[in-house]
Order: sequence, then structure tokens, then C-alpha cells
Amino acid sequence: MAENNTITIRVDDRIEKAIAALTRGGASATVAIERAILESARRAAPAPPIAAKPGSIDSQTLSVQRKLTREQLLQFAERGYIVIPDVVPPDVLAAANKAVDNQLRTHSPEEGHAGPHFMFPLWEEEPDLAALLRDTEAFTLAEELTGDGAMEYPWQTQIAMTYPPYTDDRGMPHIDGGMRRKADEPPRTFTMLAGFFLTDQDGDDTGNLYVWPGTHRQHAEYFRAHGPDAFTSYPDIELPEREQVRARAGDLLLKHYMVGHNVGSNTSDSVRRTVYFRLKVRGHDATWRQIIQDPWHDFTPLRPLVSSLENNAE
Ligand SMILES: O=C(O)CCC(=O)C(=O)O
Repeated sequence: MAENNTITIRVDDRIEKAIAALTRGGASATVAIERAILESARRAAPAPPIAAKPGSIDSQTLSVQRKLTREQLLQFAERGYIVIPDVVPPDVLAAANKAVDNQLRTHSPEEGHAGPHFMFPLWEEEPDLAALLRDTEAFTLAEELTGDGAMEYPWQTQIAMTYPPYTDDRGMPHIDGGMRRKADEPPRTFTMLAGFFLTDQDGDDTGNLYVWPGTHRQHAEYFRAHGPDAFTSYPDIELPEREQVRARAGDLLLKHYMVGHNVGSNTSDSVRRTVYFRLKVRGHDATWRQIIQDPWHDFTPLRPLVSSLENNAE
């Protein structure tokens, strides 16, 4: 609010939490405060009008890009992932691709490499990658699944590339952060994966992520039966049919942490690029035993929607 050339900013607890999260991530306090205020203002700002695309809006939708439809919420709950089209504007996408090129200057694979190639820059290290999450609607959309202000920005990024020709014949999913861990180490769980497609992956075998839909619920059921400490290897469940996630450059993937997944084949002509962020609800780490038994633990807004899924699973 502007009054006599003075701007009054109410420093709410979200700003304080954001400052704490950012300073833990290594930013100086001044930079952290500046970013936290900008982020708070961004969240408080009314949504800019967005031209609706024919056929992509329903009565539950306030705006194509800022609000998930009830159908999308249900799809996430039931199948464990959704792809939201056109979340990243072309200039942000181009800058992110340049940041990937920059990382490749120092972390390139060997000449002639075929298969996956991962790089893990810190959040602070490549601001043009962080911008995918911070300067688009992506984080707001992700928080519709967990609650407004529930999550914190991650400290690390993953650049996932697949150099052709590569055929993945493992036929098995994994869950991040727990398999092959030592029993006395906590698993590196998180709440959800936010994936940004930097290349088109709308055909099969273009490096698409493999997912086994609905396994977040099956895994939780397994850990309820066997106890959370059984999370040292892949749960013995009956696998559903595998799917390839199809998306175009600029689209956003939101995937429940517990959905089984794996690197996909790339038999196309070009290198596949995706950027991932592992997002957590605040206080998540202390609750890993609960979250792997209760798939809705971190997803408060979904709980009223999921009782039918739970009842069907009984
Ligand atoms: O290559 C991908 O997109 C998946 C990578 C993956 O499975 C992982 O990092 O856990």
C-alpha cells in the first residue's frame, strides 16, 4: 500500500519461512529477503487474464493455467500424475535451455554416449532453471495439491537427458531415495516431482519418463502391511501397465513422489531434456514413515476427494 511515498509491507509468517528456507539454501539474507518479498507479492497479485483455449476449460476452472480442474485433481489422486500444457513461456524455456547448455560445458557426457545423463546443479547455481518453477505458474499449481504456502523451494535441480539411441529394458519401476539404503539411514523422500519438458516428448520412445500409474496407492498399501522400514527395496506389488508420459516443450508434469517410474527409451533423432525439482511440504522429512503409508499425508486439499478411491481399494 503506497502512502506519502512509503510502501508498507506486512511481513507475514510465509515471508519469514521463505527467508529461513532461502538462507538455509545459501543465499545472503538481503537477497533472500528481496526474493521472499517478490514471491509474496507475486502470490498476492491477482491472476493476469489468460486467453482460454477452446476445449481446455471447464466449469470448475477459473483460469486455464492458474487453477487445476476437479478432473485434474482426481486424475492426480487416482493415477498419481498429471501433465499441464503450456506452463512455461517461450523466453523462460529458451533461457532454461541455455542454462542446460551451460551445465554441459563442464559436465558433458563422453563422446558417443548413448543413454541417460543427469546433472544436479544447485538451485542458486542456475537461476534460469530455478525460474521454471519460481517465475511461472508451476509452483502455484503444485501447491493446489498440497495447500497454498505449504511447500518450500528445493535446494537442488535435476537435468535429465537421454541421448539416443537408448532402449530401456529393465521393465521395472523404482521409488526415489529408499531403495538400497542402509536400514539406519532415513530415505530421501519428498512430496512431489515437478518436471519441466524442454524438448517435445509427445511421441513414444522420445526419452519419455516411464510411469506405472496408481502405484503410489499400491506402495502405500504395501508399507501399511509390511511397515515403513521395509522401504529398502522395491515393494512386491502387482504392477499395472506401464505408460510413457507424453508432453511438449513448455508443459509441466506433477507426479506424486510414490509413483513408480523409470528412465524411458529414446530411439528418436534428438537428445531429450527434462528438468526436475523434488518438492517437499514444510516439515516433510520428519514424517517419512507416515508419508509412505498414507499417500495423502502431504496432500491436504485432496483428502476430501479420495475417500472413494480408498473405499474401492478396501
Ligand atoms: O530420466 C528420467 O526422466 C527419470 C529419471 C529418474 O528416474 C530419477 O531420477 O529417479
